[in-house]
Amino acid sequence: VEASIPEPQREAWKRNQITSFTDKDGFEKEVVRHVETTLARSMFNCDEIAAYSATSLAFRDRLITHWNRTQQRQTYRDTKRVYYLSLEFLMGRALDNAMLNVGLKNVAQDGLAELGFRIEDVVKQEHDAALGNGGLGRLAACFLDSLATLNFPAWGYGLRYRYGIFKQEIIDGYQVEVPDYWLDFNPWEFPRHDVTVDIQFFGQVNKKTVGGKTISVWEAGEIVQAVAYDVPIPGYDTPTTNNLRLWSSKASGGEFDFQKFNSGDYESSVADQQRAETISAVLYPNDNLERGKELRLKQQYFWVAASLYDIVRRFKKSRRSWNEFPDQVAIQLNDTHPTLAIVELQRILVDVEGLEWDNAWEIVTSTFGYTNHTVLPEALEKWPVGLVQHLLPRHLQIIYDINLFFLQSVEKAFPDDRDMLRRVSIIEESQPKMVRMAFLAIVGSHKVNGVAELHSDLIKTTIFKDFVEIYGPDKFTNVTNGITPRRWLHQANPRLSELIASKCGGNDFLKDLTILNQLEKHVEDKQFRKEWAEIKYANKVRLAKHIKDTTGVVVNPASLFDVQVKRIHEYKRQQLNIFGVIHRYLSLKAMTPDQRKKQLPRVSIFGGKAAPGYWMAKQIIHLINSVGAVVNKDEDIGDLLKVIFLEDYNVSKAEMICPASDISEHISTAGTEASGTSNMKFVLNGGLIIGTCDGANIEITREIGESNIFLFGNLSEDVEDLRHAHTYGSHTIDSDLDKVFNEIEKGTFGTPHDFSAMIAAVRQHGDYYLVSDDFHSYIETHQLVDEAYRNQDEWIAKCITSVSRMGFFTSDRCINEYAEEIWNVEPLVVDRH
Ligand code: Z2T
Repeated sequence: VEASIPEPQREAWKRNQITSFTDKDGFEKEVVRHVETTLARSMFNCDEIAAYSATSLAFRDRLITHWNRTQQRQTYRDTKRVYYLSLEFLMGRALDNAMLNVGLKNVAQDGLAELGFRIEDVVKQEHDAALGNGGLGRLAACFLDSLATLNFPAWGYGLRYRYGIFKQEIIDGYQVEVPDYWLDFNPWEFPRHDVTVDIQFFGQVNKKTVGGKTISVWEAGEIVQAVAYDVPIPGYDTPTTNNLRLWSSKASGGEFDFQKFNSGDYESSVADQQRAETISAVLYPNDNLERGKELRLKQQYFWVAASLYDIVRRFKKSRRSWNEFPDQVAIQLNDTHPTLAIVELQRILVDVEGLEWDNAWEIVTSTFGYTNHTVLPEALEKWPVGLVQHLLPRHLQIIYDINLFFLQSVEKAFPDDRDMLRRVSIIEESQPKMVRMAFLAIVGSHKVNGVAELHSDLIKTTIFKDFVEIYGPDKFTNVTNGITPRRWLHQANPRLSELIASKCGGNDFLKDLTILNQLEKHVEDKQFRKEWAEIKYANKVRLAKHIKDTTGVVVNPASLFDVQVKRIHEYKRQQLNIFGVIHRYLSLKAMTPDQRKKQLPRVSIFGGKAAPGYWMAKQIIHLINSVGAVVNKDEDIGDLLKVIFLEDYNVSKAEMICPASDISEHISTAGTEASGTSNMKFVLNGGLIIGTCDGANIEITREIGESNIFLFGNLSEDVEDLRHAHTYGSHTIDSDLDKVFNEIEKGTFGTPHDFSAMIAAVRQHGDYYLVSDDFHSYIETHQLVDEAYRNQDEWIAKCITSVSRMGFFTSDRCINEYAEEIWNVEPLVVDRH
């Protein structure tokens, strides 16, 4: 049915065009209107939550106008679009970001003040949209911000989880998980009950002959409906407002299965509905780990099939030939989670649209790009063949065919290398047989990228080595990660952003981060350094208040704030950090009061969630809290050392923590952290970092200079030999670390047995993460940090210099690289009015 208004009646629509507010009075009018109509409240019962809701609705209305215009423009011009498929989007809060991106935060601040509210308190009412675990999900969110800011026609596709990443509570020093039910009131999403896709699972494949041609028909066992929910993504200082489409699952055929309902089988009809809704119920809370659960595979196919149906439907509207598909559509796979999209597109083209296999495959491989985010073997996705066969029988056939043709081509190119065929096969001939998703993603894409230089080199020489031989090196590339300076500087650190703007000729640096280099000529400016230091101090005071409010511990903001916030993982080595803290504590205890007076006060701040099933990570959290409980009340120590574990680290907390750090820790075992992105956030906010030669730390060092970073530890090329020596040679533990272990075993930090597995991992089980190998270097480097911090003037100069050289690490640069090298898309500017 044509829903478009006929020409003669359009005049009436144009006459009634919506005009959005541009000033304080207009904003206030909208807030009052929303309080009194949309929310059905009044000034007599308007609390901060209502003020948040009404402010959001006012800004939402503004976004919608731009959003509609952006979508109309993109449809009309019909240029190539980018589709970013990610199972995670770690968005955080939307209101502050929307106000800043449309440039009306000041207006809202003044308006809210007149109406009786402080904007900081209003903004804080919003619940984080936490549909992600960590770096991978936050990267997707930064990319959406950059795509919109740079005016690229782009959509994100994801899942609308009813429960995002769990909320972390610390009870008696242990992590406790609480469900994150976040959809109570969410003004930022628009249900599209008219945009639905039926997704099928299970069933069987039958051959049919149609017009002399044999085709495969997948007859369904079960159908679940996907419903679209759209979230507007505003660019900064541009009307471009892109779309993030999240799919929610629902039983197909309305509220109930009426057959069952009427026949009195009420319970099973409700059970069917619940089973369908389970698909989008919960985000899997693992970072860098795949556990091979059937429901996870169902989530992946559900989301991928709905998204592809949507993309294909949009493409078909322009009635182009299928060969033009890759000229109109670029699909980026955020890790292997959406790899089934490759198989699904091949299925649509061959089974549904009737294209020849080779023709279809050419289209498919020209369309997809694949980003790898890890080399950790436990995180590489593999699915049992039997499970895929059961859930997606036709897809398994197609995977086998893709593999067959691929292996035939490999055999041709490497005729005498049987072992090569075994190594690169998409099907691992194990017991049970497994589908190797990364290999499928490589074979089905035209480009594969890693996320930092070292990481991109590592994948080429280790896990994907054979594929470089097969396809040549050009298929593999690097796009070093970046972050959006809008959220991570302008929003998180408004005072620093303003100070920078005053030295860089206004806010243009937020759109071209290389302009930060103009700061460097002011490094010697005493007044500038003073203001810089004052802002850092104020940010530390704010964090100190949060620490007091949430933990009861009083910390001195004049201390050196040493921060490690990220998911808890053995490879990220929070255990190295806490062992280092214990070493510092023991050193302080051994000093005379006079010696102690000369020491630099420190606060060691930790934060991060452990995957609920990751026992060792939970032990690490417990040790940190146990050390804090002893150290923080030790009167010999006082302000010289405090140990804090911040509960429930998330995006909005990161926005408060990053600006308050003096030194942050990025200390993964060399070669294990693909990139890291919080390293960039901390440096951009005027903090220095201590880190290993890993991930993006290496490029940060190259940009800001070796004298502005504290590097330590073994290099990635030495890791293999060290591990081998631990297992097959004699393994001696660093003597200082040994003293730390002995102290833990004496019971100084509570029942020693609680921590015996952490110690055994180093002493007895081969110290896979090289904690002992790097311990001495780590401790020494922290000494250098102390010495450097004593010279505040020099320290501030290092911070300013570092910030001035951080231009490279904007996600805008990443998006431009992807656009140029992988997607072949161009921006499309939307008129302002
Ligand atoms: C994740 O956050 C990352 C990699 C993953 O590999 C999975 C998850 Cl959930 C499957 C992280 C990397 O650990 C980090 O180094 C990187 O900066 C980030 O992705 C974005 O690329």
